[in-house]
Amino acid sequence: MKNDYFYVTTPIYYVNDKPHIGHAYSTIIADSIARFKRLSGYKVFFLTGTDEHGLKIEKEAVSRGINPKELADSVHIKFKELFTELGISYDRFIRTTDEDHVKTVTSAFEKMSANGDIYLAGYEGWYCTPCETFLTEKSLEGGGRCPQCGRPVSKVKEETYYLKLKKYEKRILDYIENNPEFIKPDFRRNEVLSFVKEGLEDLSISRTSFRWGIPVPGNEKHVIYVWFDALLNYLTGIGYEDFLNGKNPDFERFSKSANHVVGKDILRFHAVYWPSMLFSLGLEPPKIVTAHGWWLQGGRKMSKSLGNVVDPVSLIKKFGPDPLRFYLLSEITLGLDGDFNADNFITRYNSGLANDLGNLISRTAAMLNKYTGGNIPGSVSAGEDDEVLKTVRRILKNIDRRYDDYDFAKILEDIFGFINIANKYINDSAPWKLNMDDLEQKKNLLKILRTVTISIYYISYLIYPFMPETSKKINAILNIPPFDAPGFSAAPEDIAALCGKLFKDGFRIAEKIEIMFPKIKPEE
Ligand code: ME8
Repeated sequence: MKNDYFYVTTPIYYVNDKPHIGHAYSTIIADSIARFKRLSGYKVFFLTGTDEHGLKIEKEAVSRGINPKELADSVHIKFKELFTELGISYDRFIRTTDEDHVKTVTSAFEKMSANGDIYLAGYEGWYCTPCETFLTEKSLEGGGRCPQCGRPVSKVKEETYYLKLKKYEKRILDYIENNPEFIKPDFRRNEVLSFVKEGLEDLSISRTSFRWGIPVPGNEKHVIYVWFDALLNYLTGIGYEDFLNGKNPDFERFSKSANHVVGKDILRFHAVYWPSMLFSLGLEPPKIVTAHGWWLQGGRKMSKSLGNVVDPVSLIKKFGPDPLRFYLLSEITLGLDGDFNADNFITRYNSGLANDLGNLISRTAAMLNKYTGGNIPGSVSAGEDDEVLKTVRRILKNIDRRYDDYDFAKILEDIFGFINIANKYINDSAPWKLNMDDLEQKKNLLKILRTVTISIYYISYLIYPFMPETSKKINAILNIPPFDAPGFSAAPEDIAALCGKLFKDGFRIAEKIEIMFPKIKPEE
């Protein structure tokens, strides 16, 4: 068991509407890395949840004739249901209306105030409610629109509390410059660097013109700005209040290891404002912020207001969670945008999952049943084909680094490349032509069977973080516990030894074999 800590988070999602593919995407990214790290033996904490305060939620509730808490109560369930359907292995689903979170935000505000980092003054400027962002006059696009979402902005003139961001400008800059791994991908890091170099303005962190938020301690005319509230969820989630009371020895180890997965639209909040808040609280900035791209439909960002969203629930109901997880992670390189396209989804499913992976498993199980009555030949009697297995050993060797780079598309490309090698190996060696009564040919046949069986074991290990349900089915065929069985962990460097110990002479596969990934006909 590694003694390393790994903390991974998704953005917390606004509860103004039900989730779409974009929300599923961020959550699947975080889930895959959480599963990989857990499997490798890290102490993992995986946090997701919902962002429930602010003007945008209050307005949506008013338009539905309900109060904001009722809206949050009903919509947060939709996120939870989706995450259950997707097999998301979160450790906590946080809601910003949770009691411990309200306490965290209140004490953080008090602490920053006591440090002299918060002051009261007037604000006059612009506000984009859909993005919950303060904007300066000069940043507006033609016709007074938000530079981020293109929607009309509103004029705001009110008293507000400010957080002294300027004070932390130099520390933020140094942190970004000294930690090339902090912001991923690299081109986003450069964008953030130039933003900070232009000079930071102090950040407005309270509002007085509506009520749906956490009150400012000592001045209840103000509610705390929704982003100040939301970012602090990352501290609540790992027990900030207990930490303050000296009852949480793990807190700092988790907080230092934080990996925040976010969409590119909210990178600045996580890479600039959030570290400043942490500095003010006397804590360290997160380890990594990874900004992924957007899923588009017809070339435009998928979003409710444009009416171009794809519903993940209907896809999962039809095909199960894994094809969607596979498609979203393999289709685009992390950081870039991608168009969600149903034809493409079907093509990838039929070729990668039905033809390549599904077929490799069913033909291997069928051969084992036919030639050895379901026995997996042992390494001593059968031997193994190193020429085939060396590819997968290389993948295992590089996998830690690839995960550190969040290079999921490449990992999946490598795994599916290996699946093709295993299929080709069967085709080329044509075990069905070998004669079991001839000693040499029998030995060769057993070697082929063992090689493909343990190839499948490695494949199941490698795809587990991306397609946990499929991996579980493969392990059931191999007659072994799933990789998320309680207490089990195996780092990539240990898996070969484990495989050798597991599949000895006399080990049998399961009798019942389930067909995976029936082909989709295009008219479906
Ligand atoms: O911004 N493609 O919440 P939000 C890919 N509450 N990802 C998308 C997407 C798309 N078309 N649309 C949304 C908020 N996302 C704040 C966050 S965190 C302290 C507070 C994903 O409901 C993406 O990760 O608008 C984006 O950052 C997140 O959903 C925003 O969700």
